[in-house]
Amino acid sequence: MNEHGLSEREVFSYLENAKSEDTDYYRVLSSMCTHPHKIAVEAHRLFIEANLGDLGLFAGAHRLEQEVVRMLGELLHAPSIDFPSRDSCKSSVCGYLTTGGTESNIQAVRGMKNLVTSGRKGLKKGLKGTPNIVIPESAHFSFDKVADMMGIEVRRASLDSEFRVNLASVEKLINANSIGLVGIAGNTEFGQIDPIDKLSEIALENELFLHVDAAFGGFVIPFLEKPQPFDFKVPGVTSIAIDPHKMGLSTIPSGALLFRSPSFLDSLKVNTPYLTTKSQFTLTGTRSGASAAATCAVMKYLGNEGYRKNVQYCMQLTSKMVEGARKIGFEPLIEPVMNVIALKVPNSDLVREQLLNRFGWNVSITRTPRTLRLVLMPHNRPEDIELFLQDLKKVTAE
Ligand code: 0PR
Repeated sequence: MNEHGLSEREVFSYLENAKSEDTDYYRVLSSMCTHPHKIAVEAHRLFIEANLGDLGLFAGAHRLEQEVVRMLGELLHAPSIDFPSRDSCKSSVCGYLTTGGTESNIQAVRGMKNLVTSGRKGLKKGLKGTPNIVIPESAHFSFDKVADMMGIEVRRASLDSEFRVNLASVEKLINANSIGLVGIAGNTEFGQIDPIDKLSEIALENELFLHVDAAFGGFVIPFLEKPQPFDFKVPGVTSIAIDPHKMGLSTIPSGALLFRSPSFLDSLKVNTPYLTTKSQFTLTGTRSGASAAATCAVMKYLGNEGYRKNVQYCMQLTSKMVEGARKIGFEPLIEPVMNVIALKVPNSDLVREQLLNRFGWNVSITRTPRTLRLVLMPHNRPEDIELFLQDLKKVTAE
């Protein structure tokens, strides 16, 4: 840091210079985030100083957080529970706003572990060894962080030919030390949805928790023409991660973690003796009230109708991309379930590099098998798809 500060003009010229190195979303087909809605940006600014780490000081921002949790509970068919005495559970569902899918997944598993080891839930008392969770091979890498941080063994079930979790493989991996299962509703690489209803049956039979990672799919699946069961309507689902900062069009960082029962939140509590509230169940301490306001604002502004239009738009782009790709000889690995396409293109790594270096297209690659991964987001336009396909044709023809 300099001894003397710079002028405002100097600072902003420095920042603008840095900003010019960022990729704007034009020609980005690899991201699950997008431009936040302008309503979200305005709301974010209005609550820029609000700290949800100290709820007593920021009662208004806290009310907005609870309203988001209530609206998300409604969206995800949370059962109605009435706990008037509980701060965190005033409405029909329990939960809080996280920084995103990673934090939600970590906290969901921490809740499982705490409930099991304290024996409070009456489930799986007396584990003999390291607790484990069974997750699909397609699960996001945030679960590797879970394993690392909490000393939990993560067991990976194989996928079926449609890239959904293989149920026989899940059943085989469950043992006496298993505490929970994870299903993905919109996996990162293929956009595929695991059979959550079947996982629920396995979870209930084996007295296991079931966390659904709908970080991406949570704001997509409810608005599809034929939504698949993935939320609290499925009886064994105990928690859900859903990210407003992905298809929810809110600002970063906006994630959410919802629980079917308040015992989960209780299990995450630590005492906060000198704050305005006596305990905290969140992972982070200081946390943004601005993103709670942003999420609340955009959800109220768009309503179900606005999100349905958003998903319809992205699905139209997806169909257009698949149709165009087929015309130039490339098939998708699976028929897209949501706005993610895994396209079978020979030498995909090289193609990806060429698309970026020659034409400025950002795409990504799935791990196994290696395919070109395209995420069609609200920032993409129909005319970009045509341009992309022309460039893909050029790159693959050589
Ligand atoms: N669960 C699922 C199913 C996800 O797809 C992701 C992130 C997470 C959890 C973790 O969410 P946070 O990153 O919010 O903690 N999926 C994207 C991915 O890893 C995140 C992303 C978004 C990456 C935009 C790049 C990007 O430009 O691909």
